[in-house]
Amino acid sequence: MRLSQATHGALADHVARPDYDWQAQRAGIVHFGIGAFTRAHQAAYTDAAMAAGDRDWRIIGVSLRSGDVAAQLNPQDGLYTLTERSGDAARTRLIGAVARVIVAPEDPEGVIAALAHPDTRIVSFTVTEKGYVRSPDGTLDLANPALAADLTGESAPRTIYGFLAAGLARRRAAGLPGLTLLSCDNLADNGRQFAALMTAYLERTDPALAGWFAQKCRCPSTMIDRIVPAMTDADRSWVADQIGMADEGAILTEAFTQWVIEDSFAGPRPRWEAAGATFVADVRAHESAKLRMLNGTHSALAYFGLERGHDFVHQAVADPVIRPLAERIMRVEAAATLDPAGGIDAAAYADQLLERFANSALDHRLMQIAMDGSQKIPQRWLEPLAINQSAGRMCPATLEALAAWCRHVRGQTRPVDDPQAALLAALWQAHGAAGIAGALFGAGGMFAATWTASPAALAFLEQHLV
Ligand code: CS2
Repeated sequence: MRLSQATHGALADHVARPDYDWQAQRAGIVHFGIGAFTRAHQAAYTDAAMAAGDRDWRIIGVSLRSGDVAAQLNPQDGLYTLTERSGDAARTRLIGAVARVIVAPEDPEGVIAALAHPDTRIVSFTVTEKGYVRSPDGTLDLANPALAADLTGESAPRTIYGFLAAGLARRRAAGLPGLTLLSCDNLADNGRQFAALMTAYLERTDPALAGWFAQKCRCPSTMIDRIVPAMTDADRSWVADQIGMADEGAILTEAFTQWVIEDSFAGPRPRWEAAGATFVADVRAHESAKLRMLNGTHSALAYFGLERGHDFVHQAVADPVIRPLAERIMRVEAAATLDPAGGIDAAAYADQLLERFANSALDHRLMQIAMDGSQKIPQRWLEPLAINQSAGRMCPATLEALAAWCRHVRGQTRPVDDPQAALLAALWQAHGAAGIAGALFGAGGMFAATWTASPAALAFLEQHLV
């Protein structure tokens, strides 16, 4: 038996069910990138908000590329179970917040129609760092084939910008209200970055719509946090045993969850605070602490851990060679860059992160974190390196991690899953171990817009690469 509207009554008794009539709710949110993270995070908050009495906030998921999530959730009428696992404890609940999933390449018009529907008030994104199609200097990557195709407007959209431009144009023509566009990806200042990129796109394609967008839409920044490993077949059969039926959309996650959102919405929003979200005037302090201490250390654990033969985060963080480097990145090098006025207790935050990383009830793959490093290291490592460098502080642990990333993208030991993999391989080819650090981080290097290494930092990197 497989989970669906018809069968959910037969779920094992311990599975908690949301206390509202989900099928009677209209959809108020369109979400791009309905992967495991959103199903463990935003959909869970939205489900809790509706259980607390909010109405009509179901989520229409959009997959920009693959049909996998649609194949998991649509036959289940959008239903899936979410299980929190820490130590021996497991808690499972049914989530009713997802209405359906549209596969954009199969039904681009369906996506545009959902964006332009009067019930839609929020469009959110977890499209990963690369989904924003940025060059290393942070502007739109006009050489990206999907973006270039969208800019010509000759075929169905392929990027978030192409879809939004079409959806917003339709809303404007119909006299509908603007939207709140909520970036939930791990970028610094994600709302502002998205707004700048969207504006740049519209200025090229439809300047009048750029004006409407600026006036009617809002792009709050958010800090999102929950560790959600990619699901495996073994995980799905474990869940099936627990809940008494098959659930192709099941997700496993940790008990911890956090969401800090800038309180700047174009219209109504769900009462996500019902599930503990916090609304603040400025998320930057939370965002920098999370990106630099959590994600920065995660990336370091990934590249160090893979080199030392580990598969999972809980193994890497327990390795006595890696642990001191990870702690130094968090407690010293990243912590030093946080604005003291932001009110983050870095020592307590680091303790909590180390405990979360040690959770061996979740097998969080290092390869999952190692992916797309070119898109991740600027906000995780290079911004803090730049801040520390201008204050005269050397960062040996972050630099060692950066050297490990450089070795990783050479691609000699395992495949490199990164949109810049070809360029990075070509730079290695051209510059070799002695010159690669300069080509990446020296003056005029690939990442120079974010951080240009001092002579001492370059020497350190070269020493660790040759
Ligand atoms: C991880 C994040 O894959 C990665 O790069 O660092 O997905 C991390 O697990 C989340 O941001 C935690 O909130």
